[in-house]
Amino acid sequence: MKRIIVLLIFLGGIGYAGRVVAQTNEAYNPVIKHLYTCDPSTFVDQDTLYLITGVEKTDTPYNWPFKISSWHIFSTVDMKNFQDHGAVLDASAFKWMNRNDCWASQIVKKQGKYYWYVCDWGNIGVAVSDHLFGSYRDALGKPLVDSKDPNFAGNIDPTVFIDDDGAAYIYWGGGSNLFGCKLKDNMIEFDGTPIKITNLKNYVEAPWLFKRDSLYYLAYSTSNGYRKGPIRYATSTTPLGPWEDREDILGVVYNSFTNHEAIVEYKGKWYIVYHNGALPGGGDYNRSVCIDRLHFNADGTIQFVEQTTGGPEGQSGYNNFGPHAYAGVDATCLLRTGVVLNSRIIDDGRMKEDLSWKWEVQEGPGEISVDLNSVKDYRINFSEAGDYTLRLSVTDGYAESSDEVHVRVYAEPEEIVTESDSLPCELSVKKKGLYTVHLYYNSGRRESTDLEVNGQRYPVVFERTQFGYTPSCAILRCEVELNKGINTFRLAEEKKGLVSKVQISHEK
Ligand code: FUB
Repeated sequence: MKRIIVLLIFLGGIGYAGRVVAQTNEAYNPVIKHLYTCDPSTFVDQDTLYLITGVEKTDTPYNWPFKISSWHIFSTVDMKNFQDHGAVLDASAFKWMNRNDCWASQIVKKQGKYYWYVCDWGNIGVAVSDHLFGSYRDALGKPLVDSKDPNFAGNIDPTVFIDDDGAAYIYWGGGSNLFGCKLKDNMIEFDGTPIKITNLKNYVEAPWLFKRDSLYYLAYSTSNGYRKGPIRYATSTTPLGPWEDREDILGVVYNSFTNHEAIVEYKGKWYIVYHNGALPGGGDYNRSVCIDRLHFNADGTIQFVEQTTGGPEGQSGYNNFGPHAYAGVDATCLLRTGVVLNSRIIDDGRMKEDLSWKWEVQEGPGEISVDLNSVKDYRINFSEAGDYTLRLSVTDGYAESSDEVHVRVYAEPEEIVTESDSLPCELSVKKKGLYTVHLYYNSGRRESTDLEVNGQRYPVVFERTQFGYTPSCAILRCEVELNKGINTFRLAEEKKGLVSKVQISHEK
C-alpha cells in the first residue's frame, strides 16, 4: 500500500481525499475536497446552483479503468460553500449498468419532473423522479441508446438542453462520434432521427449545449488518453446546427488527461466547471471538480479562461497547484533486471526554483540506483533481493510532495511449469505436489476470487499490479495441490473475460 504525503504550503487546510472533512469558507479549487469528483454538470433552481458529479476512487490513479461508483449532488448558494447531498443515484438503478461505470450525467427539469441522463462506457440511460434528491427510477428499463445499436457508437456523455419554447435537445458521444437530436415531450424518446455531427474540430467527448442571447453554444473536450487537449466550442443559430467552429476556451488541466466541462450562468455571472487531478492522491482516474469564471466578449465569443487555485469567488492571488509525486503501482522484479515503475512527477510550471526530485529507500535490505533522466518511468536497480519501500519526493521551491511504493525483489525467477491463455482450462504437470497459480487479470481491478482446481475451491488474492498505463493488469496468486497428469481449472463464479493468463509455477 502506498501513502501519499503532500505539503501544500499555499493551499493550507486541504483534506485528504476519501475522508470526510468540513468545507472551509474560502472557495478554492478543487471546490469539493472530501471526495474525488468527476464529469461535472450543473443545474440551477431559483437561487441555488447544483453540481452533479461522478464520485470515483482508485488506488492506482493513472491506471485504467475508471472506478466511478455513484453520482452525488452538491449545492451552493454563494459559490463558496458546497453542500454534499450524498450518492443520490448509482448504477443499481439501471439493470444494464456495471457497478463502477457511473460515467458522465446531467439533470434537467421538465413539467415538474427531474430527468437524470446518465451513461456508462457505451450506453445512455435516463432516470426520472418527482424530486431532485430522488428517488429515481430507470424511466425506460433499458438504455435510451444501447451499445448494441449499430446506428451509434461511443455512447457516452449525454447533455440535454431545454430551450425557451420548452423543446428539449440531447447530444452525446465520445471518440469521433457526436450525435444530436430533439427529444419528445416525454423526454425519453427521440423526436426524429439523431444526426451525426462531423465538423467539430478535434472533437473527443463531453459535449455541453447552452444558449445565450439567442445564440447556441456547443462546448466540448478535445482531450483523450493519448493527447491532452483543451476545451473548445462552436456556435449556431439553431439548436441542432450547423455548427461554426470557434476557439479553445480552457487549456489542458493539471494532472488529468480528461477535463470534461459544463458552462452555466448563475446569479448573473458565467462559470465553467471542469475537473483536474489536483487533490492529494489525484490523477487521471481520481479527479476533482473545479470552477472558474468565464467571460464573454461583446460579440458573444468566449474569452479564454484562466484556471485558478483561488476558485470563482475565493483567494485568487496566488495560483500554484504545487508539484505532484506519484511513485507508481506496487511491483515485483528480479534482482538482475530491476524495475521500471510507472511513477511520475506532475507540475503546473509555476515554480520558485527548478523542479528537483529524489528517490530514497525508506525500508529495505539494500540500496538502489536510479535512472533520473526523466520525470516518469524511472528504472530502478537494487543491490539485494527483498522487500523495499521506496519514497519519491519532489519540490518546486514553494511546495513539496512525496509518495511511496513497495517493490518485492526476487533473487531468482520462478520456474514456470505450464500456462494457458484462457479459463476454464486443463493443464498437465509431471509430478504431484504443491504449485503456485498466478491469474493475470485483463485490467488493474484487483478483486479477489475463488479458483476451482479439480473441483476444489482455493481463494486467489491480489499479489501485484503489472506495470502499465492503459490497461494495467492485476496479478493474483494462490497455492494449490496438483495431481500428476491433467488438472482442471475454472473460476468458481463465471466472470467473463476477466482472466488473460493462468500460469503454474514452482518457487525455485
Ligand atoms: O469519467 C468517465 C469519462 O471520462 C467521461 O464520460 C468522459 O467525459 C471523461 O471525463
